[in-house]
Amino acid sequence: MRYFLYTSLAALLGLGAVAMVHAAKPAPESAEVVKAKVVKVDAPRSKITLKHAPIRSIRMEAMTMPFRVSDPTMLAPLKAGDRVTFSVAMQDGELVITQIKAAK
Ligand SMILES: [Cu+2]
Repeated sequence: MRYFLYTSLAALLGLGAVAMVHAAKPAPESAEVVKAKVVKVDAPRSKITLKHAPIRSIRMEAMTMPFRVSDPTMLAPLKAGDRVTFSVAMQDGELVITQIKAAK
């Protein structure tokens, strides 16, 4: 009986921990926001080169690399040296920036 009580308690605590982990995770539709520094802007090609922090959701380490942006008008306010935050998504098998803005 005692064993049963302990295992029930453990199960309840375990469920609570799982619920908390789920609550802490962003909803699937809200993408991870990543910090970066702008290295180069190539608006005519809808490209921007970023020195970015690790992107945990896709297990990418910190590095400098070019990205395509889903909408080139996102690049208008940006220039080399700016600190930004951005999110990426896979679109047609390619990693694309879906939002990017100056960091506060
Ligand atoms: Cu990268």
